[in-house]
Amino acid sequence: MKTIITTCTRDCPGSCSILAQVEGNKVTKLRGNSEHDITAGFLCKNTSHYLENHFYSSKRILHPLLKENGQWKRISWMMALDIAASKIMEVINEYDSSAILYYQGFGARTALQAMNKRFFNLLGGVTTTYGTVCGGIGHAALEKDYGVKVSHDPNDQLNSNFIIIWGRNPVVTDVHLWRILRKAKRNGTKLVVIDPVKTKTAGYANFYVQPAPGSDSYLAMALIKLILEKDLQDPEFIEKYTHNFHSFKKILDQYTLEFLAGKCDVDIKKLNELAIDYAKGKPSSIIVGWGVHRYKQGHLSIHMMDALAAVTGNIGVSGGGVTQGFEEYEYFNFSLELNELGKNQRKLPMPLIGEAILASDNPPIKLIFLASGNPINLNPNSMKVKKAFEKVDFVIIIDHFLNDSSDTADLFLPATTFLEEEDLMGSYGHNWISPINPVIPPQNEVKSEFEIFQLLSQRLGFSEEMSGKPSKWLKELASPILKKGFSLEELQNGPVKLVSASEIPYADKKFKTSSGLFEFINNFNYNNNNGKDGLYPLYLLSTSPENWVCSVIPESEMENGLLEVKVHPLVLKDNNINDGEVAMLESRVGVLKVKVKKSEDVRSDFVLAYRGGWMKYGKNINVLTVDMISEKGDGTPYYETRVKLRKI
Ligand SMILES: Nc1nc2c(c(=O)[nH]1)N[C@H]1C(S)=C(S)[C@@H](COP(=O)(O)OP(=O)(O)OC[C@H]3O[C@@H](n4cnc5c(=O)[nH]c(N)nc54)[C@H](O)[C@@H]3O)O[C@H]1N2
Ligand SMILES: Nc1nc2c(c(=O)[nH]1)N[C@H]1C(S)=C(S)[C@@H](COP(=O)(O)OP(=O)(O)OC[C@H]3O[C@@H](n4cnc5c(=O)[nH]c(N)nc54)[C@H](O)[C@@H]3O)O[C@H]1N2
Ligand SMILES: [Mo]
Repeated sequence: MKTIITTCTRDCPGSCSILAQVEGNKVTKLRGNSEHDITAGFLCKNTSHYLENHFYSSKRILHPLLKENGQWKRISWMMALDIAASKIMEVINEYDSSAILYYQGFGARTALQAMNKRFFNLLGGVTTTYGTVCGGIGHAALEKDYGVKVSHDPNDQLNSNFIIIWGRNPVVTDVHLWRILRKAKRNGTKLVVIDPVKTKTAGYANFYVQPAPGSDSYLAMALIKLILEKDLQDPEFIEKYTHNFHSFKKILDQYTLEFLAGKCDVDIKKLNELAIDYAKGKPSSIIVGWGVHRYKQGHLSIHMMDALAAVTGNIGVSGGGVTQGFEEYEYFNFSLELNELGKNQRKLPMPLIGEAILASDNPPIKLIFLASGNPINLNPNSMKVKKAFEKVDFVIIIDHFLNDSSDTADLFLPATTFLEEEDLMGSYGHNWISPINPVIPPQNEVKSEFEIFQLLSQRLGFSEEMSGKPSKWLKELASPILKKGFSLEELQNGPVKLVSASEIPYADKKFKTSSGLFEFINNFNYNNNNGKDGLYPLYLLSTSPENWVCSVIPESEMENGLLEVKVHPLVLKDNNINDGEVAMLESRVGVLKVKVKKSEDVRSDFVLAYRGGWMKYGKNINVLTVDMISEKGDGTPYYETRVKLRKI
């Protein structure tokens, strides 16, 4: 028996360091590495069961497939690569390389994926995407306020007296951050949750606030107003380190407290208590989740949270700050992507990808290359995305499973996992760089994305520029880290922490904004209509599933039953629907048959579902979400979708 270190590459802030136990040629157990201050020796229940649910699943595809007359047929790699290369050449000969769309999802976020982009640039440059279906909205706001987005190390939360977990559900989505928060609570730190859903995290908090969806900017403004009224601000911080405070104050002056409290639907007494505790609790921290990102003007909520921290001087201090996450690619050198060679580059908006493909012209998209993503399932207005993929002549997908997106594909190339490949990765939840090591040889015929693109480059005449072992390219990618004094061997032997917990963002009170100061916003133009849409009165919230990551769900879990949605008793009464009944859920773009579950954890102005259920089993919530792009940050306002419930 031997133990090999690797890293979980799944879409989660954890990027956990894994000790994989191997007996013969079989991986028998995955354990968390205790020599990592975030993984801390344990894994989430998802990854603990990764071997049986995913890695050794009988549904995993282990050889290339070609679709013929609507049926998948096993083919050899030789044939698969020849077909892929000839389809690429056909498109280039008839149009140019920008008629190819390379779509990279978030299923694995590793350094070597830069080689995929290098491949497409060597091909002459293709169409890719801009914007995101994940967290761009908040990032745009943070960059405007501070100049750059930097977060406090998760362990610095232990230095806070008061923590607001705002639109985030770490008990479900980041169990390692939750371990730290639980420890802080045991040490006496007060934990507050602000979330329209009474989540599991809310259940463990000391104080819970349940605002109306999309109303966080009003809520934060109410808190700031109360803090200023009670003279609990930090005048020195405001005076010395911020810009625009007076214009910002004018925005606040336009609204009464009653108006703001009404908009977010939170009791003034509760707001009062929260404002006082946050200001007096200093250092107080705000941990922002993705829930507040998913609105058209989500950036305004984050600006107001930043302002709350600035007014109270909770910036640049240990235990303070507004923390969202980290840039997983920050530490790598991506010049090897050769962007300068890709003359035919073009970008389409990820949040509107269906519409953008359908409208693409001069040249139209003729071939899609999809890696580590399931856009037909997870992008908004799924039926439109599906229609767009079906319209394109040829779709190639690299994945592990036949998911909703591969249903529209013509060629399926089976990929390795983090137990069969060599790579490095950062994390969006902490500051560690971690190795991905081949724990066992690739099963059956699977190949890494890296090898697939190398083999294709041989057929397309630029093999030289793509050749060499992964370590050769990892050295180049990791050069900024190697300059810090680490060797590649060290990086491959085990995870390394790049920034110490004691390093506090903006501790020198210098901000990379044009004024060099923290910037308050001076313009607040909010168009929220509090969810009022005559025909579709309810918001639709669709959050992370507890037992799975995004759409990576074993099919056996989905084969039976309907998607369950949580609905407040008042809404059931209004619609004359009983708990457990089957009903229709309708939006402006789609209809879904659902099973209704009565719940007091949700408010009466929205319906709650989980995201990621598969379309082919009638469980994909994104057939209802409307495709929109956010006002700032090119993000995806999933939760702006309004729905109605209809009795059958
Ligand atoms: N188990 C599991 N873990 C995951 C994932 C998964 O699919 N499963 N996905 C991973 C990914 S891709 C990401 S980006 C992260 C996301 O991590 P989180 O941000 O923790 O999770 P979300 O499910 O996006 O939901 C965030 C919370 O925001 C709340 N919310 C919705 N609207 C509002 C609002 O208007 N105001 C406020 N204050 N709150 C609101 C929702 O009710 C929800 O509880 O998790 C990662 N971790
Ligand atoms: N309604 C609604 N929709 C949402 C959200 C929401 O809150 N509500 N949240 C959004 C968020 S936060 C995100 S991040 C996106 C996620 O959107 P996507 O990234 O498109 O979705 P995933 O399900 O993570 O798809 C990952 C795919 O990658 C595959 N995969 C996993 N590992 C590997 C690998 O090593 N190599 C290869 N080639 N493939 C691999 C998986 O099998 C899976 O099919 O969804 C968004 N969609
Ligand atoms: Mo995400």
